Amino acid sequence: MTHHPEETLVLVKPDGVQRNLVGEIIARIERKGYTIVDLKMVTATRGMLEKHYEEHEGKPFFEPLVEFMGSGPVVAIRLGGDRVIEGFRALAGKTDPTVAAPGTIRGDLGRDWGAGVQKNLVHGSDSTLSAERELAIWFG
Ligand code: RTP
Ligand code: MG
Repeated sequence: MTHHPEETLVLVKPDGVQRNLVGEIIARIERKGYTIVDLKMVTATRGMLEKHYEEHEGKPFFEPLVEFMGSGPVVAIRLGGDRVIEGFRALAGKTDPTVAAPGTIRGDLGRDWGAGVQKNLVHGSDSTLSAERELAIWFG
């Protein structure tokens, strides 16, 4: 297996799957040149999501977020490449899709659907520590 200097966890969230944007999102990742090391479709359990979002526990958006993320299948991707953590977050754009820059996944494909910034199509780990922790949750 090829060695990747860095890996991140990408999720295509339930809104991305429901809107048939999986191919579009993966195409952007591939065109950027990152390597899909592993990929699967999975409907997350509550336990997985509570762990995944543990840093947000207690915040007002935590419960609705966990509910939304478990509302349908997501596509989980182990993505590899030099500086891929930072690079994928740049591809994704700002958390709020209304103001995410055009050219980004969230900026081009996302908008506000009335539930604030919850439905923003993708997740990407935000640090090497988060990536390691999150990859263990989703890929064991
Ligand atoms: P992500 O973790 O999904 O890559 O997004 P992020 O780092 O840009 O955002 P983060 O602050 O980690 O928040 C995680 C996810 O929670 C939802 N969220 N809702 N005020 C709100 O209603 C609110 N804030 C955050 C979003 O789905 C966000 O991606
Ligand atoms: Mg985050």
